[in-house]
This record gives sequence, C-alpha cells and structure tokens, in this order.
Amino acid sequence: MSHPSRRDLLRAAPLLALPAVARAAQQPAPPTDHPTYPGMIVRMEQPRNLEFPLSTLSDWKVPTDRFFVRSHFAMPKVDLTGYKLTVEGHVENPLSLTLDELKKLPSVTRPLLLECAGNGRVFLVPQARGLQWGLGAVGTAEWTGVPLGAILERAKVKTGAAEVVLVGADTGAIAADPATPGTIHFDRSLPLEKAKRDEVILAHAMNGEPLTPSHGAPLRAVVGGWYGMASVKWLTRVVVLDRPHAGYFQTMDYSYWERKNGLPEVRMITAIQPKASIARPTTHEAVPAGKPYRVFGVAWTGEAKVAKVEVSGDGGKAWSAAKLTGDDKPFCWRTWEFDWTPSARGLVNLLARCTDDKGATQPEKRDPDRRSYMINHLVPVEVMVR
Ligand SMILES: Nc1nc2c(c(=O)[nH]1)N[C@H]1C(S)=C(S)[C@@H](COP(=O)(O)O)O[C@H]1N2
Ligand SMILES: [Mo]
Repeated sequence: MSHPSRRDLLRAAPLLALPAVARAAQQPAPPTDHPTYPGMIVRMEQPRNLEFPLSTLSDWKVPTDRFFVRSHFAMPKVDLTGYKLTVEGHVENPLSLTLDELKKLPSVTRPLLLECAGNGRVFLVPQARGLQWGLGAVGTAEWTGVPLGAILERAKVKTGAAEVVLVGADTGAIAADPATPGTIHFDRSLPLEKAKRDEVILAHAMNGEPLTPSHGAPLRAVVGGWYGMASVKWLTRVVVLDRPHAGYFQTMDYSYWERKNGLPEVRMITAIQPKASIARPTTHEAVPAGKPYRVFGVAWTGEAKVAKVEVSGDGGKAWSAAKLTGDDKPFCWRTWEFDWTPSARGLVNLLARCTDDKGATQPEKRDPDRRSYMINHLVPVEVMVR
C-alpha cells in the first residue's frame, strides 16, 4: 500500500476542515473486494463471477485469491459494527448475535469443498443458459466458524421443526423467465437433519483469514457435501420452519426433474455428484509420445467418499486406475495422479472417472432432467500427442 506524501496531505488539508458528512462524501469508496489472482477467468463482470483456473492447482487447498466466486446479485455492503445474525421462526429462544458474540462461541476449523451446481456448464450440448463455467467453479478451502447445529441448540428448535432457511444480505430481482417476485434476498433451506450435521458451519474465516467480501464477509454458511448454492454468503437470518421451504433458489432455480411413477417432479438440488477433473494436461496441450506424462487431477463426491479414480487415454475404451494421493478428508476433494505413456500420435481424448464408496459413478451421457446443473457426465480433455 502506498503512503500519502506530504504534498498529498497538504492538498487534502482543506478537505479535513470540512464537516464530517461532507468529508465522507468526498472520500473514495472503500475497497469493495479483495485482490484476486490475475489468472482468474472472468465469467461475469457485474456481479463479479470468477472461475479458478484448475490447471494452476498445486495443492489440495485453493488459496483464497484463486477460489472461485459465484454471486447472483451485487455484493451487499454489510455494516460490520451493526451486524447481527438473527435466529428466528420455529424456536423457543430467538437469538440475535453480534459478530463478537459469534466468534466467542466454540469454533471449529475444517476443510470443505464447494462446487457450483453449474460447474462444467460450458460442456453442455446444446449450450445451456447461465454462466459458462469450465472446470474451475470448484475448490477446497479451510473454514473456521461455529457449527450451525450448536446455534440451533442455543435457539432451542421447537418440536415439529422441518427446515432451516439461510438468508443472505444480498438482494436483487431476476427479470429472465422465471422472474423473481420483485426484489428478493438470496435464500436456501436445509432439512433440519442436515442443518445439525458437523459438516455444516457458519464460517467467519477462510484459510486462516477473515472472510473476504466476495466470499461472504462477515459470516457465511458452508454446507459440506452439497452443491454451493446451499452455502449462503453474507448470512443475516436463520429462519426455522415447521414445513418445507419453497424459495426461488430451490424451485424455479437450482432444481431438477425426478421421475416418480413416470411423472416428472421438481426436486431441489442437494448432494454433489461424483466427479474427477483433469487439472493437467489442459485442453490442446502438447504431450510427448512414448514418454511418461504425469496426469494430475482432483476427484470428489458429496455425501460419500471417493473410492477410485480411473483414467482412459483412448476416449473411454480402456480404463486404468489412477493413484489417489494426499489425505482422505471428509467432504473434500482428493488429489490423484496417473503416469500416462501415450503411444498413438495426434489428437487424443483423455478421460478421468470417479466412483464413490456408495457405488455412484459418472454417467457417460448427459441426463437432460438435470436441466443445466449437476454436470458430471464424462467430458474428455483433448490433447495433442506428438
Ligand atoms: N447470499 C448469497 N449466497 C450465495 C450465493 C449468492 O449469490 N448469494 N451464491 C451461491 C452459489 S450458487 C455458490 S456456488 C456459492 C459460491 O461461493 P463462493 O463465491 O465463495 O465460491 O455461494 C452460494 N452462496
Ligand atoms: Mo452455484
């Protein structure tokens, strides 16, 4: 940061003499966001939506300045001194907690993965509406905060409680069909059983630092095992309901079709599907023939564990097991590698496939009932062997 020179201070002197209100108006707006890695892929300028370039992955943890950003509405300005989290609705003991009070509660630090339900949308054929995410709307970070379950315990959830709605401070209106009913907050619910689980925390720190504005400062939910839309940022209200919530972001949006007795029904998107992504080589990278190349990637799944990752160097005819590396941390991705010695020269389709310990694996073909979400069908990385 540059310090003001004496000249700057002298020039500013007349301003300092102005009444406080006028002075505030003349000052530049405070920085609204943290600096990000220059290699971030900008998927939208306003609101800012940034993709992590997965090829730069070197460790299991993604540094905060490279962690993807997904925001539906303009970033809200949350006044930190007046900030309060309220816990209301179907509870015996409604709460209103300041940030200091929240930080004094017993906290946990744990790594958790976030994946946007639209990650990989750029690979859909035909092209789908929405942000055209490639491989990098996903990341694992270390989060510090209070388990949501502990807060619900303090609020004494009444019997008959069914769901917990998490409400963000951000607001906006979506005009595209289906439109929102005017201006709404971003909100999302969790069934009470999920809300009470250890992997659901209200985080005030990310990778050992206070949350940055774009990642939801001062407080956000992190819902391990579920797609990112459940991890509500800029959290201000927790509303306990005695019935299921049917908010915009779990009906009109972030939903899919499930066929029951041949009848399609709307379901809210919840658990992450298994997926393996190849970080290196990247698309159209030149790979030498006849020499081992270390293919490197990550694999993850939602409410299960990664059991195996397989790699195919011939477009999916033959598969070989990759080596899972690093620690097996719950609700995180697993790094993997594979020594690949390509023989045939020319364009080759390299594929990776994850299977979890519940037997779920990646489909070969895209299921259109998933609309433009939960994208985990096999997508090759085309490389040039020469
Ligand atoms: N309040 C609020 N919370 C939000 C969102 C949002 O737009 N507003 N986007 C959600 C979506 S869709 C995702 S994928 C994650 C992304 O979190 P990140 O920006 O920290 O990567 O935040 C979720 N929480
Ligand atoms: Mo998302």
